[in-house]
Amino acid sequence: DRLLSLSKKWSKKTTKPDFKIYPSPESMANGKLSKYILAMFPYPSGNLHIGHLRVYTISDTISRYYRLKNHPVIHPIGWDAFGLPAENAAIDRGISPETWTKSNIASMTLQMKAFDPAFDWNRELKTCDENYYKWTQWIFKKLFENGLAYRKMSEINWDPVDKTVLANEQVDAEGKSWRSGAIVEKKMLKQWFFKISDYSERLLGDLGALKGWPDKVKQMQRNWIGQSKGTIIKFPLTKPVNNLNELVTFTSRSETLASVQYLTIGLRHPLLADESKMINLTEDVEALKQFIKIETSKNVGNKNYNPLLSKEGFLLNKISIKNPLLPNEEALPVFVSSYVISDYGPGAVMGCPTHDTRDFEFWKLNNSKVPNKTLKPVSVVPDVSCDINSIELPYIAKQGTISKLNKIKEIRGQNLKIAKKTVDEMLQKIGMGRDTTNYKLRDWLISRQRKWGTPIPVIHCQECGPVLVEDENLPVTLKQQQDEATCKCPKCSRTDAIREKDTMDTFIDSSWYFFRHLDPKNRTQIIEPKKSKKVDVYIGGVEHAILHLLYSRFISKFMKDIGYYTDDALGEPFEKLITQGMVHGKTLINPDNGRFLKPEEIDQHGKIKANGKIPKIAFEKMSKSKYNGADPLECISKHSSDATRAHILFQAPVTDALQWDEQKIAGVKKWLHKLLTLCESIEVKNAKSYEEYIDRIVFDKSSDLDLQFFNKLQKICKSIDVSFTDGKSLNTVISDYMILTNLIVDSSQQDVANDLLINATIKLVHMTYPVAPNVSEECIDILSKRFKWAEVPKFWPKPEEPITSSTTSYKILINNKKKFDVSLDSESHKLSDDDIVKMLIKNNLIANDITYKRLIKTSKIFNFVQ
Ligand code: ANZ
Ligand code: ZN
Repeated sequence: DRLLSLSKKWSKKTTKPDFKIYPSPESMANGKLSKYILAMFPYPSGNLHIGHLRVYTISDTISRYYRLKNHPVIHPIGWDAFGLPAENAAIDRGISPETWTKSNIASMTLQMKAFDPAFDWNRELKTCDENYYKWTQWIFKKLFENGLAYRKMSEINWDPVDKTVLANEQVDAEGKSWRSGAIVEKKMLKQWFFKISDYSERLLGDLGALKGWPDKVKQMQRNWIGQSKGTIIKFPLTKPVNNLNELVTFTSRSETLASVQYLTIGLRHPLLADESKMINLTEDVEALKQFIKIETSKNVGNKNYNPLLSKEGFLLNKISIKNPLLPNEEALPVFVSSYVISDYGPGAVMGCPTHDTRDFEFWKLNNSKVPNKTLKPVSVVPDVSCDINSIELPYIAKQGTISKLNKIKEIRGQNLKIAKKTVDEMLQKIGMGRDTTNYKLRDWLISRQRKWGTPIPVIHCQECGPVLVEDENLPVTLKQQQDEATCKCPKCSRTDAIREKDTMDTFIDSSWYFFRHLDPKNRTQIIEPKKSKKVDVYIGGVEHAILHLLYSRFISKFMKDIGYYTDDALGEPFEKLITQGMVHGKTLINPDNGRFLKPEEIDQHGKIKANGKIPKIAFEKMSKSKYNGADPLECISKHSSDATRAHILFQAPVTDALQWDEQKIAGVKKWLHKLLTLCESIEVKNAKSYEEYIDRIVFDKSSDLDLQFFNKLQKICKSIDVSFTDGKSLNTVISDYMILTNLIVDSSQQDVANDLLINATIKLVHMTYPVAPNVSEECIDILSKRFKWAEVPKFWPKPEEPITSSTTSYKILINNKKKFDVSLDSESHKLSDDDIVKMLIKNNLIANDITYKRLIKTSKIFNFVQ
């Protein structure tokens, strides 16, 4: 096939275009002109799959488009090279994770090159290289020095299969590990955290400024950060306990304060820290300890158990509290229950059975445990009493008016919103409450009990505690971490200090790599601050909407705070985000029994060999068990890289799922051949210079045919340009190419001016370059030879305004004196001076030997100054 030989012929040149592909760091530093186009870097599994092909074709196409527009473009590639699969493969095969990873990188590099991407290989990085992870360790140090990395005992998610700790984000909604699929267990361990919660407000607030991000992704981040505005309310203890005078709670419904019947604290509330404290809470410490133990263990290995739905309560019968606004009312009981999240707000909740379903059910089950309970019904909103036996369901609506019977007189008759304000003010006045904002976003648990990851650069000393490794001793290498059990304390020089054994979550490696691409070889700094630059277009899967994209925003803001990122006032890393859809494989199903069919079970007529029936076809996520996987390399070697690239873009809008059907590639191949034929057959009438066809094209605007052709051409150019800038409808780019090719071919059968056809053809072959660079190069070559052009510089055609045939009356003046009026095309004043003169001479309106110094043009007047 000709397309295959073309790829061979040109790929050397097209993967290293001879124009501004490698901007010098100086020329692009913070330069507004330069464009940084980045696709999320791959994990080196060893196999380039079709999803990779899709995402890197998108980034390559967009980056070539900007190159044609003369922007210095940065389009790097790297490898997210640490992580579990390497360790598992290494165990399976008895080789080191490093050997496995590096050989995968080598083979994937070759596979990658098959689709002819113009990556800036100079900027390549691997997160497992010492010269990379040295800086990952440096970031850890900086975070620690800024109080943003700390260690604490914590209940962690434990993956029993991979034997590692998982971050909350790595546990799915069913409580399973994102990687092994195992049911996640809970354990208490001392772990390292990054204090991402300090950035909650900025991470949430700045989402509004991300105009180039999909709303869906922003909403997912909003929900994950989970802002909750409410009130901290202090409830005085009837007598001090463990040096505390009050219990602190968080509520988003302070207007329900009069309905409080009890308080509940979480299992890990400071009051329960140890036995000496528990003694002051309950007569039966053993029972309390037993309760906590049972409730904690329910959590372990049971995916169907949700502690937040628990209704089990343990009454702390030695303590009681008072309602801060109703000090003369009866004292209220305090419970312990696992439905209260210990590390959300102060980890204690006021119980309002009349207004909250959970509280209602809890109170129904537990109120009988309270001895001598003489609580009288209290009304809050529309006369709901809290006598548990007299109400059917709580009043949970957030609108309404406070009952005239509410015990807090000041809010009677007020609407709920106003009542909330009133209560908050009353509490504030007596120092028992204040407004606050809580976030669901937890701190980022970053330590992993794994070997193939960035070592945490810490030494534990018996005297000094955790001490950072000095800069000059970075990186702490993997080998050092594994071989040295004890080492010298950097602070006090004791020699029996212990090296930290944990490595970092690989999401840290990927939370800053886009900075390192800009200065990958820097030996003395993570990046030279003036080389830092915002990514203009970032492309990747929507599955990273929370994890990777939130972590990257956090680290990027931190980099801004410490002065290493200077290109965005908010420290946001990604200007525009494109989330590409999945690629689904063609699945063949036997209609008789629903069995998945292998390709070899189908004959050449598309029927099932065994029974002659037509298989059912579905498009589903590719998997080995469905025999619906597609090998991108096979497609490229059969059909050429250009055709494969065009096909993958043509089949669906970038953000939609793509139904991969190799047979349909015939359509784009036909078009590519047609384009080549067009270049070979276009009529060469008295060949002019290349510039004359492009920069100085003149044509007869009185010919309707020419005018129509010109206008159609501009419309298509504009449409292609917009699709590229937008980056999402690259599929319509391909159909626009096809439409334009057909338009030129068809118009050459009609009487359209040859110059116009050539103008359009030159533009078309250049616009094709981002998608099909090899065919484009061949077309330019064919045209150059036929027209005897020495060299055709690459360019991106600027769409011109369509010419409307409506006319305007222009005054023609010579030396400010009016000579006559003439009716001309309304756009005439936009022509060059030469063209205006030519046109006026041609129509016998001025002498053909007119001399003048200057032509003054307005939208109504041509004034020749002699
Ligand atoms: C009294 C009340 C009455 C509540 C009512 C709700 C409805 P968000 O929006 O998620 O922040 N809460 C507070 N801290 C909690 C914790 N550590 N663990 C579990 N639940 C907690 O929800 C805030 C509400 O969740 C708070 O408002 C509190 O219950 C509960 F009719 O206080 B509310
Ligand atoms: Zn020490």
